[in-house]
Amino acid sequence: MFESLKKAFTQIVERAKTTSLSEKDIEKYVDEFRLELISCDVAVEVVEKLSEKLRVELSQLRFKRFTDPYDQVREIVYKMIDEVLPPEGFVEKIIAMIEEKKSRGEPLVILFVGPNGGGKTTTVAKIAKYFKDRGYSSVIAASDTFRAGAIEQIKKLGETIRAKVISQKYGADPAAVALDAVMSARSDKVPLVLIDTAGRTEVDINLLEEMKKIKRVTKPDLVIYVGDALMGNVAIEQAKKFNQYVGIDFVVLAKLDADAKGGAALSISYVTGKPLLFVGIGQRLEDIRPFNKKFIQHLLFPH
Ligand SMILES: Nc1nc2c(ncn2[C@@H]2O[C@H](COP(=O)(O)OP(=O)(O)O)[C@@H](O)[C@H]2O)c(=O)[nH]1
Ligand SMILES: [Mg+2]
Repeated sequence: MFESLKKAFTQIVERAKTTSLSEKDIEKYVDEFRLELISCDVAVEVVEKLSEKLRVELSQLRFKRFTDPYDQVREIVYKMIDEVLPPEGFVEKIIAMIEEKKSRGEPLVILFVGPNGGGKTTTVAKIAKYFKDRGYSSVIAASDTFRAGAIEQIKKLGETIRAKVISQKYGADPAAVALDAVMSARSDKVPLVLIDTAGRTEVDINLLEEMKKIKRVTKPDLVIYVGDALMGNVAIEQAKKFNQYVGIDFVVLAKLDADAKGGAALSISYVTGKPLLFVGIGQRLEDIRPFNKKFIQHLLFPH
């Protein structure tokens, strides 16, 4: 995971620690660093922030190079990454929200949005399992009534984790399916409703409007964007679009296990302003973990 970005970060430490840095050296290293970040699909804003910070820090460093430069540069790079990654601990907040709604006899309703193939359906099942293992079962709404096979896919996953899946026919109104699921959860006293939705290959205005409608009708407590880490900057741009049109509260990034770059994981929260809730790290239902800053930091830059 993240081999390319890890290389960029460790390389800059190696370079900056060995030479006595002139202004020209710094320019050269920062430029190379910038290009490497871009090639790892780090979002432009993050590239600029990190490069600028590196330039300033390295210039200042020249005056205190007598004290172990290697450790100093490591510290600089570690802090740079730390400032870009979001805080953690939101899963606990969601559990508190579930409890709060439960005490009022209501389920917590979460709407999942994202492009086709990004990992939504798998993530919905993984999250249902994650919460079930912690004592909260879910009703899943099969609101992808668009893609052939989508209803069967989520039903099968529902059977595996023993979660109730509410579905209608293909072509049915996704918002109506979601409302059915909310009603079912309410009457069965199930504390969580997870709404799986359709994507498109292109995140176009029709898809965004459809999501907006589902949101308006079902009034979810939370909207989660599920993106594919392998899509890099495209995933970030899509998250921005979904946030502008539909409004999102959290990001889940799937397929971290297959991502050799790391740019999306590093920059998606910084760019969208939305915390990472979970990350997907494989195809099995247990391959999900709450976003943990140290875990990601360690993958990007072992400290
Ligand atoms: N390696 C890996 N594959 C994943 C992960 N999450 C989902 N996938 C795969 O991505 C593909 C698309 O997932 P799916 O949930 O159907 O995406 P959707 O179209 O957004 O609902 C499937 O083959 C999943 O097994 C993950 O975290 N890691
Ligand atoms: Mg799906």
